[in-house]
Amino acid sequence: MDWQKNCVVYQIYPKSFCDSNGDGIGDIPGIITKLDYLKNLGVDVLWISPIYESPGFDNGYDISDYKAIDPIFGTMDDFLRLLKEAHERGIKVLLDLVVNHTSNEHEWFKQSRTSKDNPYRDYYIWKDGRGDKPPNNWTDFFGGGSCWEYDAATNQYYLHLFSPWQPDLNWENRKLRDEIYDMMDFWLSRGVDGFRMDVISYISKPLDFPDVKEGGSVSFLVANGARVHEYLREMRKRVLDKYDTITVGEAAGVTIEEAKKYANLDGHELNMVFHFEVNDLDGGENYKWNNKKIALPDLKRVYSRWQKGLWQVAWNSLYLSNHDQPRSVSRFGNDCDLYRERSQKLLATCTYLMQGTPFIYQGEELGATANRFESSDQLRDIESINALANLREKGIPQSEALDIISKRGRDSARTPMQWNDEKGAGFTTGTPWIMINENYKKINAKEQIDREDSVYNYYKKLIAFRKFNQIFTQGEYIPVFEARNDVFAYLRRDENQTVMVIGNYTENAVSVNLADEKIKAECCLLGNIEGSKFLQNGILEPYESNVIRLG
Ligand code: ISL
Ligand code: CA
Repeated sequence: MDWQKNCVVYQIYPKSFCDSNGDGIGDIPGIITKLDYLKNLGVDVLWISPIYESPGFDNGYDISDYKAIDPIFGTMDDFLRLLKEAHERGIKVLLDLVVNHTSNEHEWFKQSRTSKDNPYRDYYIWKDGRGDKPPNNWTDFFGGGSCWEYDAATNQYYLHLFSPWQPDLNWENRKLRDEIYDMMDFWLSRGVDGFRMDVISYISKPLDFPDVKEGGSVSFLVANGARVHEYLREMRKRVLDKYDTITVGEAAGVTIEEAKKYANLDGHELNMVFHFEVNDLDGGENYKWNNKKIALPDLKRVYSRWQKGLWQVAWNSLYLSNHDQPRSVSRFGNDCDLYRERSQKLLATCTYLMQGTPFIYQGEELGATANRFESSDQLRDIESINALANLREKGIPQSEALDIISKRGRDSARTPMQWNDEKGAGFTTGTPWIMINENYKKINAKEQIDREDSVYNYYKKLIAFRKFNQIFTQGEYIPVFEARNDVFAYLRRDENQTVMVIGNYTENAVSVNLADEKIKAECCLLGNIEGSKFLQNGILEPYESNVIRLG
């Protein structure tokens, strides 16, 4: 079995993980001090969000030098030490590859904007306007207005799908592609084990740059462009195939049919992708800025479609959240005192025991919750700041707007790791770059590690359980109780055995008759409630989950 399929990945958002020098910003030496914590949890791979040199308009997703470490995070020596210390513990390290765009402070862009015949001009996407209007009607993904920024020096516009500080690269240019493969080689030859590829589904643009239709989305126009698979195959041949890597593509706008190409088991492109169909479930009229709750039947439908759709053709990734998405317990579970821990355990169980490679986002293993932002000066993320202005413009009162942003914005998942109950939460001795969730006295790693029935210790058990039961990597996925809107349940089956994973996603006790699905239970292998009576009385307590061996 390939290790890429059997491993568990842990995502570190470095700015918020651990600060070693008291400047309020998490850093690489800080990560090194936590490697034993991660080893103890049982994870095999770290994905570290960008640590390259960057002016930081989008927290490192705007890179000005791909081959340098940003001084806020440390030095190249610090990074090489992290790599060495991680490898010594049997932990692999994956970097974030952000190659849809660079920072506007990247040397290539500085050159590119100087003149139309500069050799770097064609590294980016420049167009004439339509009269005094931008080349088309696309608006950026951060709610900041047009995707085109006018540049007076050459009287043209450049494309930026994200902020104006993130000009899009032109992948049609072969020299640009060569530079990117060379840069990947730079990191892989230093021992990096692979990449998470930022918005990789967007790199091949439609060359006629058509207007987006009323009600349509730019995302679907730019996703899965004509040459994206050609580029990824080229990347695989030119660089990835020289190493034993793990690759995951962030793939907004990718359908199951497309995922079968990106993440095909034939290994010509990537190991897997992050699809967005779960994230889109609570989207709506106002994009994601609403109070919608995800309905369980919708969630089940998406999960089952992807499980069955990729079966024996391609490979799934399994994630609940990341640095762009709301905290999972607040979004899919119940973050009240009574059910927070139990529902986080349920979510991990039901998500990570499907087929695919599990990804844990920092803090999930503690049951970290959404943060409440009370004033605009507490916001840090460019998208949240734009959203506040846009919501206010629509007439939504400040406190309501802040409430929506707290629930759905990206800052909420970016508050610092809560390591202990001391001032600064063990994250920093200084002033943190973003506020610390005030619940750190109650929710923190120290308390979690010391208590046997904590979320952390459950995650640890679950990771080990998954790893030593190959059925979860290889077994078939068969949904059961499909019509129920309170329970998510499925079987995993291989030639030797069948197990059932079942979870009650509601705050009420529910009764489940296994005979309805002709299921004969043998014993409970793992549960989130000590002394569960489920196998005796058929009652699932609120947010209860169980893994059961069938006879
Ligand atoms: O979170 C989003 C905004 O609502 C998504 O649309 C997000 O922008 C999209 O998932 C792409 O995310 C990635 O690229 C962005 C960066 O800001 C995100 O942090 C990164 O994960 C641009 O590099
Ligand atoms: Ca620091």
